[in-house]
Amino acid sequence: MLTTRKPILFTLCLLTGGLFGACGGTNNNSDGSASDGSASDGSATDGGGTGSDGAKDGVTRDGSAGDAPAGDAAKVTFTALMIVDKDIDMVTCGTTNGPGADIDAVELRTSLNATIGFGLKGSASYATEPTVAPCKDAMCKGGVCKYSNIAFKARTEGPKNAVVNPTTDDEGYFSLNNGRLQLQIGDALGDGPAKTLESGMQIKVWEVDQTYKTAANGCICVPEEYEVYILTAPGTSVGAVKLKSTTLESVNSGMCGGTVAGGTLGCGTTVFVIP
Ligand SMILES: [Ca+2]
Ligand SMILES: [Ca+2]
Ligand SMILES: [Ca+2]
Repeated sequence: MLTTRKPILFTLCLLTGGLFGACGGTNNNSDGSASDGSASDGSATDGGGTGSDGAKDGVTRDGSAGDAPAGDAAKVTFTALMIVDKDIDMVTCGTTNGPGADIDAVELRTSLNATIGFGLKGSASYATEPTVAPCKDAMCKGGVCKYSNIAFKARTEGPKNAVVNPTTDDEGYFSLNNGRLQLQIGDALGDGPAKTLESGMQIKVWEVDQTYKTAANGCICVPEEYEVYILTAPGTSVGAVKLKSTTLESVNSGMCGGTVAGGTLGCGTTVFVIP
């Protein structure tokens, strides 16, 4: 989907890419490390959630007795989530080495904004988008899409920690490159056991955006778009529910076009609510 921000972003990228070498929160020269960003570790679903715009049926029985009458309410629990990259504008491949949404961390909050968890360590899995090709290394700036190296998927686990450096490699985030990331949520340090995602809780996705920009790091730090689904279990898309946003960072507003709170797209660091 094209948005009104694309021409603005593209122009911005053209204007600034030569100076800072990035249009997705990165700013470094290639270190030559191999990464084509297209590999799947095979542990993630690639069929989840697309096309859904709200709660699906997906109701599962609690298994008791097996004689519940038809239509009886059943408890559905959600224990995982999925972030689907929606920044699928291939024209930007050559302006960045971190194509797509750059995920730093995923925070679970109470309805009163208290932090109760972050991405569970060891739970991250990644798969490429089934219908849209990712940027290939040769297409990325410097010949390598270095921040979408699948080896970096675990950077999305645990507390927020990404840093954009002025001359050395950036730290602490993983660029989705048109793919989809699954996570469970642990405690405030990202340790287990996995938490259940309850109605009313909030999910805050930390994406490398204008809030990561400093006077010293020379970061372009473009906020990028994505969707968030909650899943009944890791690796399954049955019963997946697409979340709606509640809060976008105001500092990103000039770069997010028509993406606003209340819709299903995140743009940069965004808070979503579990219905
Ligand atoms: Ca990016
Ligand atoms: Ca991180
Ligand atoms: Ca970004």
